[in-house]
Amino acid sequence: MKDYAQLWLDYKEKRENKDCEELKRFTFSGADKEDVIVKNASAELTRGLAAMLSIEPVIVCADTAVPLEETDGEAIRDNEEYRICIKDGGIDIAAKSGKGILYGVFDVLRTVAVEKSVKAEYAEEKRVRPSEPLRMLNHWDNMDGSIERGYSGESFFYEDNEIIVDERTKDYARLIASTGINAVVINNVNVKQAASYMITDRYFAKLAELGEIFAGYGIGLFLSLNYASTIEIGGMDSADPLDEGVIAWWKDKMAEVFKKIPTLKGFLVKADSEGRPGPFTYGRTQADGANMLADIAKQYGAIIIWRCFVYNCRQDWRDRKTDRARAGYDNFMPMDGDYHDNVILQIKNGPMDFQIREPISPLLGGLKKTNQMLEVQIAQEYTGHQIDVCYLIPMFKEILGFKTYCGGSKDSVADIISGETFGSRYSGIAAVTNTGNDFNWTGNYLAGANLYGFGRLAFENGLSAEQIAEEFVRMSISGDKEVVDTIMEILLPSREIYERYTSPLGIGWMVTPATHYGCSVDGYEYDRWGTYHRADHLGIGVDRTDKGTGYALLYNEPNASMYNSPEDCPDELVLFFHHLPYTHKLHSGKTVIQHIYDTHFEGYEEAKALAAKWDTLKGRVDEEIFENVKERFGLQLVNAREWCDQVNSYFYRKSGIEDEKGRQIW
Ligand code: GCW
Repeated sequence: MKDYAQLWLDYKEKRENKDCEELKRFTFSGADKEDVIVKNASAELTRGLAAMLSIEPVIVCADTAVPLEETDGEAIRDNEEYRICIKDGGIDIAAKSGKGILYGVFDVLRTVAVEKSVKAEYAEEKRVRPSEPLRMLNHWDNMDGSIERGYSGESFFYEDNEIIVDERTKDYARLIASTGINAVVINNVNVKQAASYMITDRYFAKLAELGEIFAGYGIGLFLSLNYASTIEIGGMDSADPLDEGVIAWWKDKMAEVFKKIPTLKGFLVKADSEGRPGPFTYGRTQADGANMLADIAKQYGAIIIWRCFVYNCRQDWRDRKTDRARAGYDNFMPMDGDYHDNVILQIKNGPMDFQIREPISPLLGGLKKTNQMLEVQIAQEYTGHQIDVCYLIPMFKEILGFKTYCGGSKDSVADIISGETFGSRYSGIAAVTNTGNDFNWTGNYLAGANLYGFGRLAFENGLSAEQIAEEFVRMSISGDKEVVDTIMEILLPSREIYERYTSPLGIGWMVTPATHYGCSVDGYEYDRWGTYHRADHLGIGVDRTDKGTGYALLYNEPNASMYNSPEDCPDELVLFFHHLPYTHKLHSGKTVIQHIYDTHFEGYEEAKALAAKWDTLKGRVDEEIFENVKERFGLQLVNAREWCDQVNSYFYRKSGIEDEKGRQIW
């Protein structure tokens, strides 16, 4: 027995497909049987079918072809596309590379695990092409074993500044590859202390080993880079991207790194952000910094992913002109077209920082000549720390579906990050991951739905939040219809419930500073991070219209006009864009203050109802899973009660307006 869960790969015995003759014979068309990925795919298929159905399949490789060289996103997607059909009494999985075969194998295993009929599923050829070329997880793991914003134990990559490579590493690769993830950044974007030395001899051997394991599952290894490596490990006094000495140092360094870690695919960089060094120190632009590294990395076929989370984190609260929401746009938009073609800008979904509700970053749909990658967060930093249940896939569906009006018919965020809107060389989606070394990987067992769901959605944007939740539950918890329905009833509304008992109408924050769990209405109000609600006795909200910071106008029309007008702005974002009196009437017909009272009381009651639903599963799901989630619900209810009471009391005392329904407000 392993001391960690197998989640959706636990391959419990299944009834459906027991007599399916086709599952006894597989052809992998296009596969090279010497390819490690193909070997891993065969091993996985054999293991899964043996455990679920006691079937030992015969696997034949046919029509061996050479995979395409992955010099752009299209080639990556061509290699990863797969087709499955029933042929000559067996199952044929066809692809241009081992990766496609591997994804096809996981498709078959999923069909068996959720107990769909294999015959029906593949009666007609099923063809799946990944929606995004790069589907990536970003670990914020530190080398001392801690995880920044980690809520599920310590890192399984590091302990005491050493890299761990063991059986769990391989199981991790299997787990995420099975969802469709093809890239991983294994260290925190805040690269400090030992992590700065990842690109030195101290860690090469272990990184090479790790990279091999990932490569065997089609996962590219990436490292976060310390922008000031020339200073911190090179002993130089500059990190100026235009300095000859700095450039020469990086040339030597990259030659060494790519030689020692042959599977390495590139780097992620957080520069000039929250105290991290960057090109601004030398009066250079973000493009100067990114291009310098990219030009050197190019000869190794590598990519530089450069984060757009650049803002002034030392804002004076009296300064009403500076707007953190504008910062990403203001810093990156002027150089659209200047970033070289192996640079990808990684853009957080919202302009602030992973709040429960934010508008879409205006860089998405603003930038037209730049490779782009969307960054979301499944680590529940602001969404309940994997204590509170918060299934995030419905939010991600909204983000992907957002129409940017950047021109043409393919103008949604999903279109942009698939590379199709602008014919970008590279593009994709990344999630700050929620994993750690807890037995269940994600703290709250139900948070596994976000890990599973992120990968599945990145591979197939067309899947619904319902389909994904159902797959997760059937594969990882139980196939019993009532259990499945009950857990889906918990997962699906959980994001909106969390939103209701926390911060209202898109205003965000109001969280306890530093930890970001629990309510503190004024916690960030007089702080330096640029995250205000601007509440006084008359009203609340930030004026980001043409009369305020002008942020609303950064969108393409008609979004700009919609957000700029308090009448047209959607309720759920109205306080993000407008400062409004408490008596302002929303589209819902309620006043702002009544909305605050109602949603908080309702959100708490709804959270209680979710916990009660979970209680009905006692004895019907694995005891360890039951107790884990039950314990978390206990804490969630305390949290929801506190949010409800604090927010309602705060705004009652600020506004002096009574609750229409006369409920208890302290
Ligand atoms: O707001 C912040 C988080 C930091 C994180 C940062 C980022 C890794 O609170 O913990 O640093 O976002 O995204 O870089």
